[in-house]
Amino acid sequence: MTLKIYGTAASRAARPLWVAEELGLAYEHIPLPYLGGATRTPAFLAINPNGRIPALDDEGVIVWESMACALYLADRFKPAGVPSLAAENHAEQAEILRWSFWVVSECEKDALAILMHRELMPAERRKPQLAEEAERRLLAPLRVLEQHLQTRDWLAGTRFTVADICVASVLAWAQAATGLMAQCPGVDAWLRRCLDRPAFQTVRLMVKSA
Ligand SMILES: N[C@@H](CCC(=O)N[C@@H](CS)C(=O)NCC(=O)O)C(=O)O
Repeated sequence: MTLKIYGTAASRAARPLWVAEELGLAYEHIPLPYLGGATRTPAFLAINPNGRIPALDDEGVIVWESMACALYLADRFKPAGVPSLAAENHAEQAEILRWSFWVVSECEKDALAILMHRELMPAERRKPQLAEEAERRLLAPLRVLEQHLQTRDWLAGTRFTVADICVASVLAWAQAATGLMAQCPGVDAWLRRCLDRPAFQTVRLMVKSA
């Protein structure tokens, strides 16, 4: 198997794993944890000198940065009989790129704060105030997405693409902010459509067994 994806599913590696599962790719999963030093070994630093997961190795082509990994896989692999996740024209490409960069720069930090302080951290270490501040900030970009989804089911073109994976995999972190989601019902419904997909459910099972 020549495609290797590094990183536990319980991390940003879920993004390229989701793409690989949607496309039915044959790949080797190396589920490195992000704690405990596994990403700081000389062998892994030779793959990603940043010492972070995810990373992938496609026959010697190395990609790191989770969104780059997801976008790369979608563009690189278009198996026959499987709906493509990649752009079919330059207008779709513009939408895929803008939403993927948008979610990292406008949403990811606050979505992570919500995840940490509403769900992941032990209750005694959570700071609800940090989650509330993040929710207040996130409302503005989510309203932009809400507006976009008024007239369409998916982010780019008229079908599910890698843009939906990139954005949904970040906004899934904010699902626990039920008040925020209630203010953006179109985003909430779209996010559920994305996360209900069998490929994402497969990744979720990988997270549970991680
Ligand atoms: N911007 C990077 C962030 C990667 C990142 O922070 N990954 C975390 C796991 S989700 C990690 O490897 N943390 C270990 C560390 O920072 O030492 C990406 O999207 O790939």
